[in-house]
Amino acid sequence: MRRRQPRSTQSRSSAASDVYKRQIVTVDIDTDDRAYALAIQDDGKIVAAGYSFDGANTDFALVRCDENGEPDQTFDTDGIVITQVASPVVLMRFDEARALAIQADGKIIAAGKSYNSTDDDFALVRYE
Ligand SMILES: [Ca+2]
Ligand SMILES: [Ca+2]
Repeated sequence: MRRRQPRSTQSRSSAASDVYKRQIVTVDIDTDDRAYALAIQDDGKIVAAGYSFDGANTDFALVRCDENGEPDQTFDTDGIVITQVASPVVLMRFDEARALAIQADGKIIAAGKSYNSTDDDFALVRYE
């Protein structure tokens, strides 16, 4: 069981003084959460990839929202998937997803880096 649980998800409209309409979504996964990549699935769902820091380590973090920006409950029950890429023997894990692609069959692939105790390595994760 992971410690990380989303604490809040907010969705709100733009300030009334602005002309351009927009929708803002924030997802609080853990201490430090950052999105670096975005992709839109064929069904219109929005996938963002980055990392989540739990105070000690960073792991790949994926968030999937529906077209309205609401967390997709069909995606790992809460719209959030955290993946530890580094081996458990690595004491300080620094895994970060920086790019995202959707395969023709709909599977999601995230690419980034993983720290191996000495230096960083390419890291790719495919979500089945
Ligand atoms: Ca946070
Ligand atoms: Ca989850």
